[in-house]
Amino acid sequence: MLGKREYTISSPLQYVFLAMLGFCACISWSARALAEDWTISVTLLAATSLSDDDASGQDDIYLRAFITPTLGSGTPVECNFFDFHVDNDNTITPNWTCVLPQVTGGPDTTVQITLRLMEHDTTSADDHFDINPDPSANDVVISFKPASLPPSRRL
Ligand SMILES: [Ca+2]
Ligand SMILES: [Ca+2]
Ligand SMILES: [Ca+2]
Repeated sequence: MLGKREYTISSPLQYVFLAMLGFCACISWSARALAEDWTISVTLLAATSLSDDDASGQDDIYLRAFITPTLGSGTPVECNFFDFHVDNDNTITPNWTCVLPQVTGGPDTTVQITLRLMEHDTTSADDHFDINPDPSANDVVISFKPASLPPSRRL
């Protein structure tokens, strides 16, 4: 069974951003006492540009996502969905999913999930959208403990 949490992140600056985070805990146990293996996934369901600041048509949106174990062992992943982006569309519903196949640790196992929306340009560097209401940050950064999901929402 897949445990899910949904987040709606509204920014008055440039984007309304909707993401669904799906988490599941694997049933396998490592050799270490009380250590558990987790699979972490994050899916972008939809994003809408409110700024439409592309000089040529509508925006060309894509996601970069990073999932990094900050407590527990596992190899960080970076997912770049540039190759799948659609040009000239201010509203996308891509269902892009980034997966960290395994993080292993105890009940305090923690991962940092970073969501970054980009806008592709052909004559200059890609733009980095601001989807965080904090003036000092552009990306959405979530610290998540998979063990915080109630047992009924895990495998
Ligand atoms: Ca465009
Ligand atoms: Ca563009
Ligand atoms: Ca900001």
